Amino acid sequence: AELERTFIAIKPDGVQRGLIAGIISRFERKGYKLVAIKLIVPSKEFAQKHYHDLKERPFFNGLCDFLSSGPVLAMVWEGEGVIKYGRKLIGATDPQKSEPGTIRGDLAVVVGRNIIHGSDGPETAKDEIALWFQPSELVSYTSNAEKWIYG
Ligand code: YYY
Ligand code: MG
Repeated sequence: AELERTFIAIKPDGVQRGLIAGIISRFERKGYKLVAIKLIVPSKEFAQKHYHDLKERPFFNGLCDFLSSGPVLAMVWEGEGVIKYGRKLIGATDPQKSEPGTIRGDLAVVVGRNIIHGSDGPETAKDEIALWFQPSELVSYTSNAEKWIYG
């Protein structure tokens, strides 16, 4: 399988609501491989770095306060098409518009508390993985299931 990786984070609302296992399960059951995971409380400065593309938006300050308000579960998932398909699993940014069956569609109600983040393309995936993880925290390994997932 090709080595595509994406950054996925369960935001403080998802952690506090007890949704960690259910969310991880969706990526795991799909056939993607977990290569890094840690629980951290990001500082506001760190949140501002993570969301730097949105710094001109009116919700930027509140968004960064929120992301830094409690534990965040930071992860890297690997697999074919995982960046784009991970976004499909997550659903539209506004949970009012996310399809049922998606993570946000099933588990969230408003855009300011949409429980999960996923990289939106190859460049942001690379940047976000580098921001949140040291290279040594990324675990490369062969999963026994790979031959059954990829043929
Ligand atoms: O990538 P994604 O999380 O789906 O949306 P972005 O447009 O990158 O915005 C990041 C984050 O900002 C979003 O998950 C919630 C918040 N947000 C908001 O509070 N209000 C908006 N109108 C748009 C986004
Ligand atoms: Mg985004």
